[in-house]
Amino acid sequence: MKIEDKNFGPDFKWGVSTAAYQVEGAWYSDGKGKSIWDVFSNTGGNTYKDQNANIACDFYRRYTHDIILMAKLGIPNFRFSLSWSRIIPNGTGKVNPIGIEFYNRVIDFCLEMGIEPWITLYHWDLPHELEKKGGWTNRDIIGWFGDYVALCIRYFGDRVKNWMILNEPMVYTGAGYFLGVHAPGRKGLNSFLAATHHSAMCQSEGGRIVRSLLNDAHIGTTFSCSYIEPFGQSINDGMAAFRVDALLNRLFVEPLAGLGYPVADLKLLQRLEPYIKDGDESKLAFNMDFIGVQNYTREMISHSHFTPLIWAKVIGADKRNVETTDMNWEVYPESMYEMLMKFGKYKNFKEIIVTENGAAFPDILADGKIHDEKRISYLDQYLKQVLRAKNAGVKVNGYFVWSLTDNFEWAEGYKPRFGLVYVDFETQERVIKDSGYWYSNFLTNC
Ligand code: GCO
Repeated sequence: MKIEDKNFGPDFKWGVSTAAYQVEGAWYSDGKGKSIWDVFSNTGGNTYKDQNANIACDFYRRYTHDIILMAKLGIPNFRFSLSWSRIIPNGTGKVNPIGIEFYNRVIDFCLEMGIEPWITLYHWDLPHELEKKGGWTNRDIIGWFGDYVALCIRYFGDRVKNWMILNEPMVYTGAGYFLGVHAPGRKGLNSFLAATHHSAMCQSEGGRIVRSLLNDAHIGTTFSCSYIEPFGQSINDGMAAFRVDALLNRLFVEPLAGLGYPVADLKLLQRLEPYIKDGDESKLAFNMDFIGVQNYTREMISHSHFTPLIWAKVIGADKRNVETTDMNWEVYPESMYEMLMKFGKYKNFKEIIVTENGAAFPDILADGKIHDEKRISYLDQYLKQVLRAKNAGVKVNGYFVWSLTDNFEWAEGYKPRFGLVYVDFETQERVIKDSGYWYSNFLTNC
């Protein structure tokens, strides 16, 4: 079945997503302070081949070129994030006027090119000076973050109406404060629990601040999510999958929805108690205008005696003889339908936007072209599942491809290429892939 954008309705929002640290470069110029990712990726042993994003896609200098590319492809919405330490170098206090000026120019040029900006306030690049004070494990971050949010709305809220508070808190708390494989590289349950509760508090408080300063704002926040299934038929595998679903898919959306943390289904969350102060529970909830669902794959789970607290382990896609992307993520389009049906059940959010979906595959540049059929097939299959969920009644009203250009994929460096546009990181040359033209043709078929 061939689908077209008109199947999704005239008000559906089509776009692409990026993130400051992954594309901007200019990591320490024009007054910008270091972020935890600047420090983490410039510390040997933390990233693939010790790669860093000091230059990345050089978006800081080439933003007009990339926005022109978007306009050329007919992409009407652009999701990008603000670098907190480019705007407030130490995280609190003095503002960097050159940083403000850069984002003013990006916003103004988007609008000039007829492209709607969608801004993520926090996409993992915490100012390093705040991490030195404990970062997300320090409850003071609720105030630090609130001041940063208010400042961004004051500077940019006159032209930007679409705001996302956090990007995937489950990932930056889990990978950055429990496993230590993302910045700031901290490990252990206590740092994870503290970072989790303070992030959940910032998620809702950020929404309240935007709402108080910008009454016509369209406010959301984003969640990573994967369809979780038991690997075996046993009760133990079923219960393990249920616990992993509570951790990976419910931990942050349910307090926001006024349901509290899913403690009944994941006992380890009882250990959040010491971080929860009087009155916090009611503050965790906020009626966002939308929630951003960011789904790529399915995970299969079996019970494990060797992973205390969760008693579960992932059966990797490479062990299951299935089609995978360059991230070793299973290509499983039904995961998108399942996640939209799941998140569509939280009734206090007006709508869902798919704020990220895409695939990394090896791209071969040949005679100036990249014939990335696998990426086209991935996008087409997942879009069909978005339409399936929409037709089943889910209020899903947008889809943003991750990503416009190939970029710095965190600890995996530049190896995984997610872009609709290829980047030669030696020369910074851009080449539109077949998938970029495919998406452009899909969008003009209305
Ligand atoms: C995430 C982040 C993006 C990633 C993308 C591919 O979802 O992890 O928002 O920064 O680059 O998802 O992994």
